[in-house]
Amino acid sequence: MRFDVITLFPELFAPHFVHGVTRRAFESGQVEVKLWQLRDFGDPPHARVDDRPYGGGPGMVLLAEPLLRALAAVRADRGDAEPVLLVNFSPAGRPLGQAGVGEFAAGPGAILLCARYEGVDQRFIDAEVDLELSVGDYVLSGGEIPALALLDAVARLQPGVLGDARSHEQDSFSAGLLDCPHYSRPELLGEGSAAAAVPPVLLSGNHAAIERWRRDRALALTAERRPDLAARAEAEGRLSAADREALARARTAKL
Ligand code: 4F9
Repeated sequence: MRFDVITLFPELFAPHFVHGVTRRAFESGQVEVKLWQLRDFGDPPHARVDDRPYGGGPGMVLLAEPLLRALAAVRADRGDAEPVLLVNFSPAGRPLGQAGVGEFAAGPGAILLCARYEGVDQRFIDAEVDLELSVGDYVLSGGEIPALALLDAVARLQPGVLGDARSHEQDSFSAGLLDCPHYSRPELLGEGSAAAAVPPVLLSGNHAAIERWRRDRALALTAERRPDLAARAEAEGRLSAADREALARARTAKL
């Protein structure tokens, strides 16, 4: 798949593609990313890409014409028979969740517009943007970090990137619940009475008991921090009888 990113700050992206587990997805070309400097499409003589809003007020608005030129260049370069989605990142967008990430990971890619919050000329959005996405209820200085979040989340879903295919099944949200806690060496962390032990069940070798413990921890954590997700898992019939009992216990323990 191929993502084309339109941004005023392409240098923010480069480091992400050469580090960490997702590097493999970018280096192998499983996820191709092409960066486009919006200023290259600015209005002469100074390559202007923004101007003051009609009606007054603070901030600047990204001009529609440079955006239209950049988009035309990207679409021509891609040469898709079937045009891919143009995504704009905005706190006013639809929330991006793991299900949405999964759709991008299975698709042909997209064009990602990294704008600034004060605005993009609405006529460009109305005419060209297919989807506005939010990565959380907070305001950033631009869409670059949301675009990186989407690219990272898509890259780690590519086959071979995480090494162990089971990692995905364990992820928070993949099953619609938060992930359980994890432990590794040493068995006792610290000294004497202050030493912190690994939960004994994890050392028991009893795989059924370990699975039950993990599921119970995931359910309790989800009930505590994301009651919305717990309620949805329940309503959609994704919980076993043992799960529903664990959830009931977690909810009463909290009262
Ligand atoms: C975009 C914040 C998506 C959260 C874009 C300023 C943004 C954002 N999710 N903030 N520009």
